[in-house]
Amino acid sequence: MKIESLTLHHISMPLVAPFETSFGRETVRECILVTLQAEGLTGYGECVASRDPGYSYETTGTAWHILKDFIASLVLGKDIHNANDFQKRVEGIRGHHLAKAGVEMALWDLFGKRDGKSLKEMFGGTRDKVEVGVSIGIQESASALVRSVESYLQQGYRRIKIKIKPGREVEETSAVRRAYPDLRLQVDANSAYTLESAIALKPLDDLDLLLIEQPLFEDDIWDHRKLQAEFKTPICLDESVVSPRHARYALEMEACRIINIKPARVGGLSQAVAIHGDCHAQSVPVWCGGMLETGVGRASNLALASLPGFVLPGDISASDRYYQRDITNERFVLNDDSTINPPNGPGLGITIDEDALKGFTLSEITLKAE
Ligand code: OSB
Ligand code: MG
Repeated sequence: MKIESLTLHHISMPLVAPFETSFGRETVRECILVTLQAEGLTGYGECVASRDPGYSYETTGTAWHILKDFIASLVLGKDIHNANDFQKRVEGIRGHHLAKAGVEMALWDLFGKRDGKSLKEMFGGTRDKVEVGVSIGIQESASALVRSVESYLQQGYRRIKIKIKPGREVEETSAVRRAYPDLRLQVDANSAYTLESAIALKPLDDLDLLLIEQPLFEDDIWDHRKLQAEFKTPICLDESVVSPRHARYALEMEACRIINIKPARVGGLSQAVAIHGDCHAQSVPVWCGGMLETGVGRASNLALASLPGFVLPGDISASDRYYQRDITNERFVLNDDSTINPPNGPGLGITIDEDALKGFTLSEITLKAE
C-alpha cells in the first residue's frame, strides 16, 4: 500500500493506580500513537516506549526522533507490500525496536482493513478467547500485596504475576503463596539481580511458581543459563529476547524454559510471530507480555496471543485495570473464565475516541509524502 501520511501523537494517560517495578514507579503512562493513511484507509499502531529509559533504552523522546527523522522517510510515498518488506526498509536503523514496531502495527491494521481480515486471521490465530492474568506492581508491604491479589482474584483473574526486587521478594512471594496455596503465581524481577545477588531468589524455588521472569541483566543470556541450572522453577526471559535470533540463543544455551513475547521488544509483530513459530515447533511455552498498552496495543496483543503456542496466560488485563478512559471506543472486558476475546473486526478491530485522544495529547505532528 502506498503510504500517504504519518501522524504521531505523543500521549500521556493517567493510570488507575501507580505501577511500581524494580526500575521505577509510574503514575501516568506515556506512549506514541502512530497513524498511517493509505488508499483512503487509516491504520493505527502503538509505540510502547515509555517516558523513562527503565525497561528499555528507548523512550518516547528517542522513539519520536527515530520515527520522525528516520523511519518516516522510509515509508512515506513508498508502496509497502507487507511486514517483511517494512522490516527490510528499516534494516539500516540499528535497534530502536519499539519505534519500528509501532509503525509495523499500523501497517498490519492497514493491510487487514484493505483485505477485510482481522489480525488474528492474518496471523493464523486459533483461539476465540485468550487466557489472561494480571501483573501487580510492588506494593507498600506484603500484606498490602496480598490484599491487592485478593481484589484481582475477586475480579476473576486466575493468574497473578507480582513484581519483585532485591529485598522485596521472599517475604512478599511467600505471603501470597501462603494466602493462596493453589494460585497460578509467577514473579518478575525486571533485571534487578546479578548472578551473585540472585542467591536471594533461592527460597522462591520452593513456592511452586509458574516461572521466574528476567532475574538478571538484559544482555546476560549466559548468566541466565547458569542460574537456570540451579533452579527447578522455569526461568522466563523478557528483556533479553530482542529478536528471533536471541530467542534461539536463549533456547540453545538453555538460559530459560519459557519466553515472554512482546512484539515491540522484538521489533514488531512479524518478529513476534516468527518467535512463536520457532518456539511452537520445539514445544517451548510462550506467553504474551504487556507494556500497559492502550486499547490499540491491547487489541494487537490479543490477536497475537490467539496463536496456538501461547499456552500460558498473558499480561493482557481488562481495560479498567489500567485506564478509566482509553483512546479506543472499544473496551476490553474480562470473561468469567479469566479470558478476553480478541477483536474480530478488520485489522486491529478498534476505533479511536478522538476526544479522548485529544485530551491526552502532549504533542502531535503529521508528515506527508511529497
Ligand atoms: O516487565 O513485563 C514487564 C509493564 C511495563 C514494562 C515492563 C513490564 C510491564 C508489566 C505490565 O509487567 C504488564 C501489563 O501490561 O499488564
Ligand atoms: Mg517482564
